[in-house]
Amino acid sequence: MTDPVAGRSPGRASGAHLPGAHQWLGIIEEYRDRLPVSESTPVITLCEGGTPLVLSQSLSEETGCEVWLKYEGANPTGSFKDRGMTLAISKAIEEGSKAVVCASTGNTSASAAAYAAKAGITCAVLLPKGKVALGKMAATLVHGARMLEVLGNFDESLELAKDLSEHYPVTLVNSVNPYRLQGQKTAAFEICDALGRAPDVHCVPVGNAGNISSHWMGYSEYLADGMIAEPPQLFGFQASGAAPIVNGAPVKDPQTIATAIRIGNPASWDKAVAAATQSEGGIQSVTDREILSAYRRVAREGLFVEPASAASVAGLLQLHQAGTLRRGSIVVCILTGHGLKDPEWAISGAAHPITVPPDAAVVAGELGL
Ligand code: AN7
Repeated sequence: MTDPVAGRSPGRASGAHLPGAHQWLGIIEEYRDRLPVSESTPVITLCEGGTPLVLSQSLSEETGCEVWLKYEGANPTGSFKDRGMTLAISKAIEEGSKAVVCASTGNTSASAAAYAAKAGITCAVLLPKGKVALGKMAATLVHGARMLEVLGNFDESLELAKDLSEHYPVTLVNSVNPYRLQGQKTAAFEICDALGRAPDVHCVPVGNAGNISSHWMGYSEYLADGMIAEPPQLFGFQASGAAPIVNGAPVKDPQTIATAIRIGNPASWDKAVAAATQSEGGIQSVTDREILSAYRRVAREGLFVEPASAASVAGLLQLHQAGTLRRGSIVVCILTGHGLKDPEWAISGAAHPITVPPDAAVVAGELGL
């Protein structure tokens, strides 16, 4: 359950290192002094975090800003959820928990299943039946989680998970678990550490609204400690068919092709509004069409994301078109999850491959070489 080799940091294979070598140790070790852990907290890590911050030439040119993409799909289970899950599972183990439960649109369940497997405890996941991408179900199952499909949507599944954790010996690891947001705030730290300052504008997709809340927590802490001079404006983007915060009321039957953010009653609603308000940003909505267009656009720059992740870039373009962005601003868009778990939209939008014989002349002809 805990690291089998006493005194050894997770991820460090031996005491010997080549000069200058460094293995990223995961967010708990990298930001230990900013997280609610002690020497006796067992660190359950898959070396999450330390994700790429990639400059986008094309988005920078179009917007007249310096646009950076934070590729959270590079986390061990392919989404930002791992940042929160390493801490939630480590604390659950510290508190003696033998089982965890979550409701999920797919990424939380994949992450919970992986970290529970690493810790050697039971994981149960409640998924809205028929609404979770195949790759997310595959990832959840391969780690040995108990998967139950709920005849209901995500919001109903979350109520069920809360109910279970209140009445049975099982720890809830959805983002209402405060350790989830504590872990996820490290994305803001990494961005500031990489840029040497905070960005001016920070764009992030919004579903259950945990991530935007945690990012604001991270920036606020760096600001309070004098690590940054100014916080960014935070802009959160919901899908227009699942935009309860924008509408000002829960959505009973949310609809969007971005299944990860198909959420009608976000758990961290108030925190998200506070983040947007205090940072002088906002919560807005983007259409499925805008999401898919942004999805294809970042893919053409080499970053394969899932549709929900592209809401941040769709939102950035919307801010640009509305004239909200100051020229020369430094902008970060969070790309929340990897595209491989939900490849349907990549394949349906692409040309069919051509079948060829193993003949170089024929292949060259097809390729126009
Ligand atoms: C790729 O996995 O809610 O606003 O159960 O998977 O913090 O909820 C996923 C959410 C954005 C929204 N992008 O983040 C779940 C789940 C991706 C996501 C979000 C999710 P929050």
